[in-house]
Amino acid sequence: MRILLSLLTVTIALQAQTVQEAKAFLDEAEATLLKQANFVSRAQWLQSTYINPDSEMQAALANEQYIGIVKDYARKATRFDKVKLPDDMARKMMLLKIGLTLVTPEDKAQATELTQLMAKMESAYGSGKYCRDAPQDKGRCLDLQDITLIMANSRDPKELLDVWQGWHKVARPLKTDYKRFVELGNKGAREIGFKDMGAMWRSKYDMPPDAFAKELDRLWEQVRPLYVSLHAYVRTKLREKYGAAVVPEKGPIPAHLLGNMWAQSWDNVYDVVEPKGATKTYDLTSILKQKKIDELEMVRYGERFFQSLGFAALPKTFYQRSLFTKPQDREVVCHASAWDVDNDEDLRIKMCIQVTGEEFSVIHHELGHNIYQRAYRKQPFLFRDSANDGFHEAVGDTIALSITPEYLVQVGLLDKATDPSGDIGLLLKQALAKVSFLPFGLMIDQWRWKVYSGEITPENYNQKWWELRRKYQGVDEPGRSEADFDPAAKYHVAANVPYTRYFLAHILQFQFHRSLSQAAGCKTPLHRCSIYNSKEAGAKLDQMLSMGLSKPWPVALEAITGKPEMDATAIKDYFAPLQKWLDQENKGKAVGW
Ligand code: X8Z
Ligand code: ZN
Repeated sequence: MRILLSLLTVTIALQAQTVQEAKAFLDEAEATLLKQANFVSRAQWLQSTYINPDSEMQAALANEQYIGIVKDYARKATRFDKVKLPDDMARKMMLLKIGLTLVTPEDKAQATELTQLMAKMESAYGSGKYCRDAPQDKGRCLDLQDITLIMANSRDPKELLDVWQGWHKVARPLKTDYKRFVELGNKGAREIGFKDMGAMWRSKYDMPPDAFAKELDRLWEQVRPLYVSLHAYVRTKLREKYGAAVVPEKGPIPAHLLGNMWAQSWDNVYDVVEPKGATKTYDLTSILKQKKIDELEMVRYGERFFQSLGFAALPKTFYQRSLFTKPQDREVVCHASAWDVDNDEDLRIKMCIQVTGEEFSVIHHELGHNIYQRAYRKQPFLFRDSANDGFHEAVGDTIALSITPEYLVQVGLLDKATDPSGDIGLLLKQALAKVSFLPFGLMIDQWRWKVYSGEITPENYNQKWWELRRKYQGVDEPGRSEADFDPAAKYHVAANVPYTRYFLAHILQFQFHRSLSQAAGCKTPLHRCSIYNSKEAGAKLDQMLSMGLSKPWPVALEAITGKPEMDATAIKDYFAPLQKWLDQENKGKAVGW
């Protein structure tokens, strides 16, 4: 008995010492990583806002060093695998091991090659242009901003096809780089124990990777009927507009006709699909132009919304250091992003804002990131992130769902709220922005996961891309071949940003909106409810945001919605009146593809 007791004492003593060691290890890791992460952020900010070979090289190098340090800590963390640690410490150890989206191989030359490839692909995308060959166009090149406006506003199928194909040429030369990037990225992921890079990405969701993939399928099945109904209705309207020779009756919709380069949101073609005899909805783009609201003022509207919920004003440096408009004198990565450069107060957005209703929403999206970042800045470094990446993407969008006619009246952008008899129009427009996105949000990583696992090989990169686009989105390729590399014509593929987060965000934001609307005491239908000015909703949101990544995401979800599950009934409820209306409209018409 005595021997046993003293053995126990020794074990406990050993354990206690080890827990202490673990704490010292984590403290040191967090301090070092914070410093290094801030260094990488600064290098990456420079790379994104001054694209040139020097900034590219610096960013690549900083990134390489950072990844090396994380890997080193992740390896050392395995020393504590057998120690029974308090929950928060165990969670930090786990996060150290799964935190990276890109892991470099041990081979130093390959590590450098990989991070340089990454920087190069992002820069190539950022400075990409389409220069028309025709003599009258000589010297005039279109950047993605120009092309985005043409995609949104042109109703000439020839012109749409031309700029669509023109932009996709930017991606062609990236195929070789991408292939090499996959080889090296997979090598790095395997060296730290993952099957491949895709398995590593799927391991970040507080559940087994396969269960997460199943969860996505479950959510998609919940919303697919709504998407298919919307697709059928839009196809009919596009066919009426462009004719039977351009739009098929039953097949997928040609991808260049939906008002967006990637057919990922269709709200720009609202005028084409507007219900006959519908009460007019407002057009935010015209309002902003008419009221001469500029880029900076658009940002101020976003900031004021968050302030109305009880969040503090953005720091002065936000306005001094952000990039709001496209500079004329240099290349920048225009794809919108939000930054917390010092993991503390140095919040910024980088965006080439265009004065449109669509960009008004994107501003809210970006500010949502910043507000989240500031809310969790008091957490230990390893918890300074969202509950899962879908949460980060959902916050600003949730706020943007509160841009209702009543809200616009309140802030003086609209004279009179539109009549509820026109709500089908309102809902349709919202569905064109949100429901249309769902399959796109899903398919990008379905493609990448298969690429990373080797199921899709470089010989059929493009063919498989389009098979998935047809399968999920029901959109078709406008004349492609394996010489093309269309995936990299999308920012997140060229820049290696995981994309499933946006699918999750499109489910989550409706759950958040439903709960926050309740907290705000809203009595109207969800699409008419704005949480503007509701301190109750703000407090509820902040409660979740300030948890950061400190708890598994179901806990954070429960804090805001009362339930720990992701649930597509919120988006379905929101659009229920539209679903009914679409069913009527689609009667006797082909549905599906
Ligand atoms: O990339 C973004 C944000 C930056 S995190 C502007 N989004 C996705 C995209 O543009 O493809 C927002 C919605 C989807
Ligand atoms: Zn985002």
